[in-house]
Amino acid sequence: MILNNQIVLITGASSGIGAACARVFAEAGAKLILAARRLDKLEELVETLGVASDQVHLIQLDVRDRLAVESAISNLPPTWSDIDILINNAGLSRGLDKLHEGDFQDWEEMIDTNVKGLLYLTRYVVPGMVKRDRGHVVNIGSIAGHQTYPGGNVYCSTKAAVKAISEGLKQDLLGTRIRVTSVDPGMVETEFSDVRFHGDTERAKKVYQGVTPLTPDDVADVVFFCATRSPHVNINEVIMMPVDQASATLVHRRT
Ligand code: NDP
Ligand code: 8X3
Repeated sequence: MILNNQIVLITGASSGIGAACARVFAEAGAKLILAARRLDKLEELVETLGVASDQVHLIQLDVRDRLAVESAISNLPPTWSDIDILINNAGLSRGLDKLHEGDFQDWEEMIDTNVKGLLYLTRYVVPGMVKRDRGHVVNIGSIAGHQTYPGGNVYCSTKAAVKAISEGLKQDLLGTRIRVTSVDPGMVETEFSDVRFHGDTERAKKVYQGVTPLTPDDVADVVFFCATRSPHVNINEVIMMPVDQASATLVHRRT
């Protein structure tokens, strides 16, 4: 119970890496604020966590909606308002089109979610951390923020923005006890590719064909590691990928 009663807010907890983070932080005794648009998925997840109902607070939230984010944070019940750890995980890719053929709606969805949504959460949660002089912001970036791949143009640029935001936040919080970490995975098998290809599951499955990808639990493990170091230790950035992957485009397929 290493995180006994610490309050952890996880965005995008209805699936994949966010749901895995919820499981690992719940096991460590944390109190969880879980946010996503699909409330039914959050409710299903809570059933599997095996924690008392007063240990979890659910918020149906679209992180792209700034006023909704402001209202969700400012209306937290007093016992939930002192957030210790913010995990900015909500995010998505849409399409793999060449830039000059790209879909405007896809671009806006990625930029509004991955960049602006992450900024809104950070802007509304971090002032409380500064006041209390304690806290930790963990951003889920990507190897896509370190290297651009064909068709990745806008998604990669959003993750490059996450990298810059993590670095900037760390600099701006210098002099406080607040930690900032970016966890940047390669290929993780989640709903990510289904969402990228707008529900084309056959195309999504091919992404992971012949590869042993990372699991959401692998990433959650690393997030948990970063969150449980001695208070004077800041893990700035972790890049992780499957053994069968060397870069966004270099993947060893065994079949
Ligand atoms: P999933 O599609 O499984 O999960 C994405 C989560 O984000 C869902 O819970 C979804 O919830 C939430 N989300 C999406 N849009 C919004 C929104 N507007 N408001 C609130 N929540 C939203 O994918 P992953 O678990 O793989 O993705 C999690 C993060 O990891 C993302 O930031 C992604 O970019 C990053 N990542 C993923 C990698 C991979 O290979 N899978 C590799 C590197 C990074 P809901 O739809 O219910 O709102
Ligand atoms: C997700 C990993 O390589 O598909 O961020 O961009 S990748």
